[in-house]
Amino acid sequence: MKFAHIADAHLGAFSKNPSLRELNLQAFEMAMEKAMDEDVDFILLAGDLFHNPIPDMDVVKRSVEIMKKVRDAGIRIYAIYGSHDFSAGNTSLMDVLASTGIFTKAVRMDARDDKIILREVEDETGVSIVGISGLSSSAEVHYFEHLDMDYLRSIPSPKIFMFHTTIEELKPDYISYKNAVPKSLLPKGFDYYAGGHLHERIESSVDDSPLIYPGALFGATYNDLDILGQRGFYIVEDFKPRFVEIKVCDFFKKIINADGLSAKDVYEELMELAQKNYEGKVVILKIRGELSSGTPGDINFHEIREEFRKTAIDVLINTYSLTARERRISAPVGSTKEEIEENVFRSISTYGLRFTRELFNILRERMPEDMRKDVFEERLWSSTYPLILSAINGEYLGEEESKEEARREMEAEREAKKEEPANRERKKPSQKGRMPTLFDFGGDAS
Ligand SMILES: [Mn+2]
Repeated sequence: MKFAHIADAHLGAFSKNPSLRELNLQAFEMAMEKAMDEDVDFILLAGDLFHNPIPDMDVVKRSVEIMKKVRDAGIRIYAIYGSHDFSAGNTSLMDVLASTGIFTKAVRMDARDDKIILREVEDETGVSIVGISGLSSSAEVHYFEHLDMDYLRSIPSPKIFMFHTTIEELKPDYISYKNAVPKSLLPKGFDYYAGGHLHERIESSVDDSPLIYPGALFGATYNDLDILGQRGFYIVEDFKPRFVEIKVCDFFKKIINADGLSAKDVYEELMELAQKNYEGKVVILKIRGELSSGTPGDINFHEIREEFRKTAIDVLINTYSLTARERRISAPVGSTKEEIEENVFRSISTYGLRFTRELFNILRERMPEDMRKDVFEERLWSSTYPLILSAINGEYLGEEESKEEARREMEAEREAKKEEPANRERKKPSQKGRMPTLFDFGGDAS
């Protein structure tokens, strides 16, 4: 009996970087191919197969094609949901795929009295698979406290326990997962514990049985790409796990200390660094320190990225720890509300004007009266988080062209407004599409 254990493929991640998104898909493709070469009986997907509950259609197409090939080779696939591809209340793509039979959902949950019964799915090899999905915000942690252990004990061996949850004792130091389950809450007596959720590879055990987190196949965030080492999955033969590396590219990582350098110095150093050959590599730069003159906004990262991309697959520039000695705060000037706002934005936009404006647009939204606070917070968080991630990776910096464009757009809008009263006679201008202003926050205008 032989199976593959894959977790956290996060297909569809890096939607803003097509090349990284493609590498991630390739990693999954490669892992599934290797599993087929190894002639496994079945494959376990321990959650977060997709980065979103409803991924883009091209991602769906690619992943279905890969899984179809595996199924056609007679290899069964068993999956649980992860925190990313699960959707409370809504149907996720995972449900759709399970209903087509392309994989089998290995979660059969039942409630009896105050206990949760996890029923097994039996594979043709005679191995029983018991799964518990990861839920958003790790809500499944509470389920572990109520598992019917008698039932789990009664399932005959051989048996596998598949989960998508952090185990308290195994979490890396630098990660502060609030919701973790102590090892003691895992059911005893299983022959293999197939984990998902932690993106680092971890080998541990429960009594004498292996407990494995294969880690992410590629990575789902910029931070993953920065910190993860060897990536891959496990081939498990007669419950003996063996790591199989999946490598779709090389990485070039460098930390640049900007202490005492001017914005111009940093720009020049980066442009020089960009002249090397980075073929087949993803470049990850971290720029930290305090600029002696100029601000991060003065460094044309757009141009720098373009220069690196002449040879590199892609480049990620993290300027999160880059500060400036200089503080350019000038009294906001302007003759209209919009003009003053524009000037204030320019003076505070360390991470790019467009970022400040987009963030502001999200944060000005008030909570609808019929909405629950936690739902609203979740919505705010999920819309600001990707934006902030992109911003600290410098994606909005050096957008001189788009700054110019934005200015022209605003001017055009202002022109249009001037003409509006003439066209629409006495009708009040619509409040809907207007530019938000600082004063919408209840700021003192006068
Ligand atoms: Mn994950």
